[in-house]
Amino acid sequence: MKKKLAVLMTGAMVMATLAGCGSGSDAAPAAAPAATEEEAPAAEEEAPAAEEEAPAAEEEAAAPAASGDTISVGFAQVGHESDWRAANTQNYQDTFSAANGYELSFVDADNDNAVQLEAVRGFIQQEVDYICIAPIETAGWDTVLQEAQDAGIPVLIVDRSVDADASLYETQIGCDMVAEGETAGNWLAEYLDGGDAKILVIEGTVGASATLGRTEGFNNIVAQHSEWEVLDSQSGDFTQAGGQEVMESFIKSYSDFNVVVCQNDNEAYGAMDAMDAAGITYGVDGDVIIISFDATHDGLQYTLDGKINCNVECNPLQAGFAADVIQKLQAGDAIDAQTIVTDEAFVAPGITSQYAVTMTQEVLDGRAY
Ligand code: GZL
Ligand code: ZN
Repeated sequence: MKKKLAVLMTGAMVMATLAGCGSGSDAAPAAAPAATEEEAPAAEEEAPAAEEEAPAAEEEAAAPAASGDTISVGFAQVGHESDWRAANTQNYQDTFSAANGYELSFVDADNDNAVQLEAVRGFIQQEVDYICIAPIETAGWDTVLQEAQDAGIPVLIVDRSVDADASLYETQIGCDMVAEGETAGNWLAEYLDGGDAKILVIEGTVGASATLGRTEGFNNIVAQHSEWEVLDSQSGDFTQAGGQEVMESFIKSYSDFNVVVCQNDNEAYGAMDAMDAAGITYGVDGDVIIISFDATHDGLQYTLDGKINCNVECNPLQAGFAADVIQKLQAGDAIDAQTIVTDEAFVAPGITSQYAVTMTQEVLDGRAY
């Protein structure tokens, strides 16, 4: 077992940094390789003279990489429920590679909270240097985060957020889900221009911060429009099958809807399949407006084709920000308490909007995922 040196915990700075991701092409900074010998002060150079009492372990700034070791990172990933998730996973595997000086232990929790908690406890047993968690749900994290802290293992909360004491983890990295929901609502108001809306919402995974935030943000705008009505809102679990299932049940119950909000692209694909089967038209030339989230490649292809009216981006290429935090912690530098990965929105050709970019083939070709 590798000798474990406590990494100096620097006070996280309060401010959040806005990390531009724009059209998904200027993604997170490429992960810097783990600090090599000459870059990080080797622990032994700072060791006090033999006769002096060595500083207590927790005060010692150390950089495992200083000894030339690789940095071990345990990543408890949500699952493989969506194209967005696949892009996010690939980005972590590319960033935390052996070539970059990392040893990545990856667990796909398959959208199962118990599996995810067990994965984190496994990383603690393994005595990894860092743990990254993309929490399936916001709730239920205090105990295991305390266990990681007691074990001296810094935790990064990535992609989504947790409802836990912020002193139990180093930083939170992800998109602003409430802002994404508000962008969708603001675009709809601009597009309807005072027209009525009977809205059905296919929500993401129950209890996920992406679901809670997008729902809250969209409803903030709904509240401003008395001519709108949300007929129903059910979870499609961020999957295509879930989107289709919920849309099929909606079609059985409602006949007068003219807007369907899908909280990710895969749910939108399922909803489109269900509406096709029921002979319901959608998109710029159809009876139903579709709003989606993620702006993955296929989602933007459907937007370019006019099948999805508006697609709000959430950039999955976030691993570079996590690697940046780990490098700073290795060096004993201050880190930001939160990194907000900024994003934008896209609309179908023929639509111009103050809230979104109008899709073209070159916009699609320029995307990084
Ligand atoms: C958003 C992410 C969500 C995506 C879905 O940051 O957590 O989870 O919107 C994914 O595609 O399942
Ligand atoms: Zn209005």
